[in-house]
Amino acid sequence: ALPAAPPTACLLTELLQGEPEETQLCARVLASLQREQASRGKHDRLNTFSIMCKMADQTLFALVEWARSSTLFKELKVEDQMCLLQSCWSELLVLDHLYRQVAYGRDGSIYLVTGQQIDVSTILSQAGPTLSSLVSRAQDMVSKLRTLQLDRHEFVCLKYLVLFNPDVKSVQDRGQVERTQEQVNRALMDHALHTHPGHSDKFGQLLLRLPEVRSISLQVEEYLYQRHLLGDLPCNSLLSEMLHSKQS
Ligand code: DR9
Repeated sequence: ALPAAPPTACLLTELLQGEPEETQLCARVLASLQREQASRGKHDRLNTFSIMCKMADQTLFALVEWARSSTLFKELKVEDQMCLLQSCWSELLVLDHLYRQVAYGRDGSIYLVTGQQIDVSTILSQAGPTLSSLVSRAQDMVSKLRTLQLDRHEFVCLKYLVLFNPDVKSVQDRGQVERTQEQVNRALMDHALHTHPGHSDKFGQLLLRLPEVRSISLQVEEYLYQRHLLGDLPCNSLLSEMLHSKQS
């Protein structure tokens, strides 16, 4: 039997309640893609890249909504909320993608938010070097997270740790961001120790993945920026707005 739940279990339950339901997100993204396609003529169909961008855009909307409806996040000034989101949006997208693979994906394929699956080999044969490298790095990370048996609680904590980053420049209330970071960090540690008493370093192993998430997210931004310079990025999107707002 597991030992009694740690005191931070309550915080964790609260954080988990704010998680959007995957089926609802999927339905929402599909509906928005269908509206978009319906508004276009036969000869004006979106290409793969644009569809993927719309998908990422809708996912980003959901992530921003998630953050803004969180009690802990709402305690911050709106200016600080903006700084944090502008700094971590691509990391949130990457984490979201990674967890989707761990939870629903199969080895050797990529599971999209729409429920579609694409073989990694297909992507690698069609993609250029930047995207290929991105997909490979992401898949390596998915393998590691599967081995670690990343669960939903831990995924939510990682999202909070990425969001509440006290090192972001121009954050005014650094103390508040730090306190939340510490609280969530504690909850993640307790959860990992509690559910994996025999795996004493699961907590450390999870934290050690965050620099790689950061690095992949910077490569995602570079990739999108390259496509923006080629004129490929849909311009009236949250994705492009975030890409340009970034105060690095
Ligand atoms: C879940 C979050 C929503 C994000 C949706 C997108 C998730 C993207 C994750 C992985 C990429 C899936 C790619 C599907 C590709 C379908 C077939 C394919 O390979 O198309 C090639 C096409 C163009 O490739 P290229 O840009 O390299 O140009 C090649 C050149 O023309 C010839 O040399 O690729 C695409 O269309 C991919 C579009 C990707 C949009 C990415 C938005 C990124 C946002 C978040 C990503 C999250 C993490 C990704 C980690 C892999």
